[in-house]
Amino acid sequence: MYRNKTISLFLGKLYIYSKPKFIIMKKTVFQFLLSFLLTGLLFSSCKKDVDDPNEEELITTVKLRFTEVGGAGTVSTFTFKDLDGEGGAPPSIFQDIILAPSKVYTLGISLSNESVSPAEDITAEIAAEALDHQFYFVPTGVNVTVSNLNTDSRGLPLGLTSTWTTGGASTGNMKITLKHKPGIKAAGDPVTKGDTDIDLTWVTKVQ
Ligand SMILES: [Ca+2]
Repeated sequence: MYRNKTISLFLGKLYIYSKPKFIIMKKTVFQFLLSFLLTGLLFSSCKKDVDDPNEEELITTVKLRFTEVGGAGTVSTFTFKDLDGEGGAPPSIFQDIILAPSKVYTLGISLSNESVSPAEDITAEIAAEALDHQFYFVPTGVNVTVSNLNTDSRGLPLGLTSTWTTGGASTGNMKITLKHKPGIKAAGDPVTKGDTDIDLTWVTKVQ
């Protein structure tokens, strides 16, 4: 009995001694898990920043700036604006493209996200990721030919700038599509390849 008492006393002492150890261990595990969690958060937020350029951006605003080649340098600008993106509220601005007959124009496209303040310039991002992007221009019923798309560093079409040649008076549409093709852009890609960043059908008049 005496012996057992000693053992139980001893075990009691051991328990008392080991209890703070256990608490310390629990605290260490907690700190470890906390640091692990924080590191995870830190990494995931870094990862998000790194991945951002390849995420589909919200493009709320598209501006088409036409300068007549050999003209007086007059710029005609036509704007599309839809602040909440696809769906929801209809575009607040969607101007018809109006060009003169038998002219040659240089088109420069600028894109931005005006749903944030300050507005985000998407044009610069597209230019920086030219290897992953491509514009397509498809006219229907209007006498306009689009050519001379500017190219990326591999010589493949990008289309932030292009040449528009008008014929006789006519009214129709110009479908302008921006495709995002990270790592898969190749020569002769159809418009169906990749993700669609914007797809806008502009009423277009030559008059
Ligand atoms: Ca909308």
